[in-house]
Order: sequence, then C-alpha cells, then structure tokens
Amino acid sequence: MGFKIAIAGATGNVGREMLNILEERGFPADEVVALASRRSVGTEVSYGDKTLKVKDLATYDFSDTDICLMSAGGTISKEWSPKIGAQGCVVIDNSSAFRYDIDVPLIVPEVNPDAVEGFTKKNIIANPNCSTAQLVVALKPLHDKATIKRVVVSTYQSVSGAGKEGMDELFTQTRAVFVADPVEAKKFTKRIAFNVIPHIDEFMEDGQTKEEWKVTAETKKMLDPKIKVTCTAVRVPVFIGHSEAVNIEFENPITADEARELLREAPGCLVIDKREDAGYVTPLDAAGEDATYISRIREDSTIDNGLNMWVVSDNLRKGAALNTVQIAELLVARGLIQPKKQAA
Ligand code: 11C
Repeated sequence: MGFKIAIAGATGNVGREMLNILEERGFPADEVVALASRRSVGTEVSYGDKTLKVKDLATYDFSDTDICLMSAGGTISKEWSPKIGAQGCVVIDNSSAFRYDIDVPLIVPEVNPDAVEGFTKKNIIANPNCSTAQLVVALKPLHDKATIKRVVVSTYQSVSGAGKEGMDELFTQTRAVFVADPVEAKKFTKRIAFNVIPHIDEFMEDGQTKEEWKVTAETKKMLDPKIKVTCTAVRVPVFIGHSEAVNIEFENPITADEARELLREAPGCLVIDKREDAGYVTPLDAAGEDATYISRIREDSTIDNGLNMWVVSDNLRKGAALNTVQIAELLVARGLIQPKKQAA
C-alpha cells in the first residue's frame, strides 16, 4: 500500500515540478491529488502519463491524505498548513511561513536529516529558500572538515525564483527591446532584460533585503548558529538556475584540493572544476538537473584559511520541488510516516 499525496499550488512552476519529480523518482504514491485556489479548479496538470484535474484546496478533506507538498505562497500556507497538519496530514511547506518557527524543522536532507524527527509538534516541515538550499549543500562537507567561521555570498538569481510572472516579464521585456516596443516593469522593480537588479524581496530596517536575511537565518538554523553569514542577493536575466559566488573563512586550514575531494564525495554535490575555458558550470547547464554544482574552487590568499567557490543549482528543483520530495522520501525511509489506508 502506498501513500496518498496532495500537491497544493499544483498549477505553479514549483507545483508542476513537484509532480514531475514525484513521478520521476518513483515515490511510493498510490494516489496523487492536485490542489489550488478556486480559480484554478478544473485546470489539468500532468503526473507522469496521467492528467490530474485540479481540485479546490479550500474544500478538500485531508483526513485520509498522508503528505501535502505545499507550494501556494506564504499567506495561503499560514492559513492552511496548521489546519492540514491538525487533520493528521504532514505538510512539507515550500514557503517562508514556518521556516523560523522553533517547532518546525527546516530541512535539507543532505545537511540536517536528523532534525526532521521534530515534525510531530505541528505536523509541518519547512523547505528552505532556494538560494539557501544549494548553499548549505555545498557548505556542509566543508564545515564538517574545517569549521566555517564566516561566509560572504553574492547571489545571481534567476527570474523563475519570482514565479511564472517573473519568467514572463523577462521574455516580454526581451522581445520588446528587440522590436523597439516600450519596456514595462511590473513584477520586478526595474527592467530585468539586459540588466541586473540588486534587490530581491522587501527591504528591512538595517538595509539588507529579506532575501539576504533569509540566507543568513536559514543557514544558521540548518548548519550552525555560530557561522556568520553576509549576503548580497541579485536578480539576473536568466530563466532557471541560481548561481552564487561564495567566500568562506574557516577556523582550520583546508586547501582547495582537499575541498574539491570532499565535495566530490559529498551527497548532492557535483564538482566540475577544470581550470580551462568552459571547465565550470553555468545556470544553463544546471537547469533541469538535480545536483548542486560546484566550480572555481580556489584558495583566498587575502585571509587565513579562506576559500572561494562558485555554486549553481536549478532553483525550481533542489531549491524547491526536489528538496520537498526528498524530505518526503526521508520520512518514508526512516519509518516516520505510514500510509493511513494501510494503518486503518
Ligand atoms: C527568489 N529565492 O528567487 C526567491 C524565491 O522564500 O521561498 C523563493 C522565496 C522563498 O525570488
């Protein structure tokens, strides 16, 4: 007997990717239900060779559903995740609504799988922000070896991080530039086509953006609260794939060769690091792939025990849908959840 899985937000970029990944990885699901807001009811989405008709999240009864993969945004999640959890269905939430709640585990399975056991307090598990997920996958093996003191990260984030509207805006603006039409900015604060924007999410009082704050807070929660993290988050005109230039200061010595070897063996990491033309990964190479790619690993001679590296991953997969499915797989592998139908 397999599990009954609901996908809330099934018509969005991430929801569709969740359906693809559940099927691709052969998740033991007997039934998959697509949910969204009332206006999307009846929309068809694909799950393998099946077509699912979207049902209304607001009227769906979760009492016989085992896991809900939630990608419907923070406001919907705040309202619905606690109600779904109270019906005995485990919510794996892709929004930021519960990430910083001490009673909700924030999980990247390659980094802090043991923390998942804490999910029973609210029946909610949080998935990190896409830029944090790929960062911690690459930092974890290095931290275990040489203890990270401080990380300086600059992100180059694709427009799909801002959803379908972000992708549409890059496409429309690029076309408008070529045909000399007026270029309108709606989703982003400035033109994104042929430009970069050093602003993702809202500004906070201290001048950093919420996106930058999230990278710091989530890295501390998952990896180690003692690590200092400072981030500059930048939107770039790329459709899929977030890139990060990462500078790391360690307590203990570690060479670039040692780091390369550790990362080669580390779960979820793929090192492509030849010091020659095209011997590194770009977001175009990472789109549609599961790995966190690491390139340009080199020592930073301006500090003691310093390294630089370039980290790239598909933000819709490892940064969102893949990680939520991996969390569901972790629950199953550890026997932390049983199909309700079997239990009945
Ligand atoms: C972006 N990282 O690229 C954001 C999207 O907290 O889950 C994900 C926001 C979040 O715009």
